[in-house]
Amino acid sequence: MSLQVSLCHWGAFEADIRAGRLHATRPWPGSGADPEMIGALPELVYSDKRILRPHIRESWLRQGHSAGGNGRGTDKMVPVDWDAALNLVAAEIARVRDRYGHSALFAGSYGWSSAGRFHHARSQVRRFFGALGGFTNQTGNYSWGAAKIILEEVLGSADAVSGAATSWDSIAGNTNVLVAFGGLNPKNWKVTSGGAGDHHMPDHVRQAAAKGTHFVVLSPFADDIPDGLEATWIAPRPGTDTAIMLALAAEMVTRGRADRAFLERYTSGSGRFLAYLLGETDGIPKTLAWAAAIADVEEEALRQLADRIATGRVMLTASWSLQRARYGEMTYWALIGLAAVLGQIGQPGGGFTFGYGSLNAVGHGAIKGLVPSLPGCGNDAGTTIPVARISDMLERPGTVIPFRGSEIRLPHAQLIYWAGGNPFHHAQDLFRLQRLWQRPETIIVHEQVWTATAERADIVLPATTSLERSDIGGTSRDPHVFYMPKLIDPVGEARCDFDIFRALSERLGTAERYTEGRDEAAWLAHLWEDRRRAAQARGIQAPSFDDLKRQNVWTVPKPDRPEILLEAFRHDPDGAPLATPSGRIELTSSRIAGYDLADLPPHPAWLDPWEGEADQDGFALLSRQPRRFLHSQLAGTSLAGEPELQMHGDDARDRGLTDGTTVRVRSATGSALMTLRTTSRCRRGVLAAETGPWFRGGDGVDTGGNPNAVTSDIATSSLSQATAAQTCRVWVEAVTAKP
Ligand SMILES: Nc1nc2c(c(=O)[nH]1)N[C@H]1C(S)=C(S)[C@@H](COP(=O)(O)OP(=O)(O)OC[C@H]3O[C@@H](n4cnc5c(=O)[nH]c(N)nc54)[C@H](O)[C@@H]3O)O[C@H]1N2
Ligand SMILES: Nc1nc2c(c(=O)[nH]1)N[C@H]1C(S)=C(S)[C@@H](COP(=O)(O)OP(=O)(O)OC[C@H]3O[C@@H](n4cnc5c(=O)[nH]c(N)nc54)[C@H](O)[C@@H]3O)O[C@H]1N2
Ligand SMILES: [Mo]
Repeated sequence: MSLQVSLCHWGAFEADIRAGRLHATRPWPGSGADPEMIGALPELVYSDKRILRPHIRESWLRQGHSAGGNGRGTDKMVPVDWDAALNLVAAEIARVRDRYGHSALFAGSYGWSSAGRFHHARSQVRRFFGALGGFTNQTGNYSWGAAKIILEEVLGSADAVSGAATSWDSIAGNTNVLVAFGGLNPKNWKVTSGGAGDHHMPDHVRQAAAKGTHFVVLSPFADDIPDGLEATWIAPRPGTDTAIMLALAAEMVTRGRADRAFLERYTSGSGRFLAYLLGETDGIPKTLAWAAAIADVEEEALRQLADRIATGRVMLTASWSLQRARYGEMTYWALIGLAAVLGQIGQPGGGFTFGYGSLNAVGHGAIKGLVPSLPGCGNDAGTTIPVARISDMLERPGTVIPFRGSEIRLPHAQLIYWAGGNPFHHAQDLFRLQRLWQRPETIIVHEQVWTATAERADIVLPATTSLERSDIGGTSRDPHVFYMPKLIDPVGEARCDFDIFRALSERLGTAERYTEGRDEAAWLAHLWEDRRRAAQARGIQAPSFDDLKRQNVWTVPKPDRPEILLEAFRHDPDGAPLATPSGRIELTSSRIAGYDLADLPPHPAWLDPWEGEADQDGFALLSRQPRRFLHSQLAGTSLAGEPELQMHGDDARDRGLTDGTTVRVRSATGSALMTLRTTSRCRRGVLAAETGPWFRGGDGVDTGGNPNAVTSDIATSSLSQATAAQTCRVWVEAVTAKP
């Protein structure tokens, strides 16, 4: 028996290896990682869903790309040997490139892949196609796609959602009230992209509360309040937070509480924003009564919230979910607008930070930039689409769509290549994707397990898990870097993505560019040396690669002082201006005005995401991140119970539905079967389902219970073209016989 430490997206763990087999896994002592998710690793690794050999769809094996895509997902998959598979894949890539050009190779391959930064599958696949000369890439992400773009416009960088945060050290003892739009659901603190050594968010919250911070949670669901926290709960209608933010800002202005000096010195375009708040531009003063009617909450609750934020130090936060909705850009811009009116941006414990409730280690306060990442190889002859426009691309190649004030021509993808993502989990309107997925000539997937995407490929290559190869892992948000030793031999004939691409690049004549002459060990040493030098340049002594290997974990020293978002800008707006046209926080954006978008005005404003959707007795469905897995990873293990649908007990009673029965959730795009769970801890008219269950598809009814069977893939707006999964209207009915 040997005990070794390694890392996954859901935390650091100790692995108990017996006779070369992974026997058990438990959280790295003191890490606070979730024992249930960590403990499921052996089951994932040895799952009967593992792909053990390369497979080719029977008709594709017979006829090649001329087989057509109709049988994807239903044809038999035939096991073949590696050489045969690699020869076919290399020849097919060359054929599509030569016949249609580089943009016909769609390899954006969105997805979280595994922890471990060298073997990060999505980085590997894009590097491989970059080395080949180019491909169609995907830009942005599903997590904070709208935020990225609006923040780049109004703050000059997406830092405030991608990494920078006012740290909890700065909140505790300074912040009088923390207002959390979208709440602080502890389930989201179980994971960090890249994996973390510390999962201490509940402690941070408790410590802040103990030092006097009062929490106000705005969410339709009370489980977005951590257990034991005495928070004020306000339950708005989904998609209406923007109206509340604007009304609070307007209330501060009318009470004379707006920080005019801050607005003057640090923002641009506040005049037009304030005029809008007061109704001078559209005749509608954004009063508390106005917002209360839109959000369907008590005006008095909003008045009390206004009282609370009118004095003292106020931290505002919004979960990432809030911008994963129609006009999601506006929600984030409105929060910045409210914070600007309060004037505490850049001060200890004040201003705003995005995502305290969305991911582990946000505000944990670690030195950034010390975790390696695999560099790309450019994308010379390629092109890029916004990540969530994949179905549009497949349906309307050649069409021009607006994006960020300019235009993108959607390419004609003939070969889809995916490694490290599961689009039949993450994309919206999966029945639409399933129809359009038949169109490309060839689809190739590297996977560990038979996901819905792997099942719908022509060629499937089995990939190792991070326990079957060596790597270096970590995340900038957390103060640890891990050497991740190979713990067990590959299961079946699985190979790491790097070895697969190396073999393909040898066949395609691009090996030198792709590998740079390095194998796994040489890459790890090279990537680490690069970070060690970067650390040294900042006066931090990092271990040598050999020492890192020996010691397994390097604990990075803590920063000298708590991080405060936009502190340098606050201190000296002329010396450290923002990278916006004005150098200031843009409360009216001349650039966005110049884009002249029909669906997005140039200042934070209320736009109704539900407009045009008559209620017709339907529900708003929130598809939330799963409590017990990471996206669709672990969905093939025993952690996956029946997919559940949360509904208020009174709504269920009114419809004659009872707890525990199977229901059909139906929308304009499709339907899914789920088990009904009634609760009293949510507002009426709203439902929650978890993302992650493996989509089974079928005839318009997903028996797998994936909420993306019913979501719509409309965009947030023509500015970002991001996912708007949370704007989803559904109906629910009892199912008598389960198909
Ligand atoms: N309705 C709705 N939809 C959503 C969301 C929502 O809130 N609502 N959230 C969205 C968000 S924020 C996200 S980030 C996405 C997540 O979507 P994804 O990132 O696509 O989801 P994962 O299940 O993490 O998919 C990763 C896949 O990579 C595989 N994999 C892991 N390691 C390796 C490896 O080393 N090699 C290879 N070849 N494969 C590997 C895993 O088995 C898994 O199938 O979903 C989005 N979809
Ligand atoms: N356990 C676990 N944790 C995860 C993940 C996972 O798969 N599993 N995925 C990670 C990833 S990739 C991401 S991007 C983050 C996403 O982080 P988030 O986007 O923050 O996560 P969600 O669960 O979608 O939403 C958080 C809460 O927002 C509330 N909410 C939704 N819509 C509204 C609204 O309109 N108004 C208000 N006031 N509240 C609303 C919901 O009740 C929900 O519980 O989570 C990360 N954390
Ligand atoms: Mo995400």
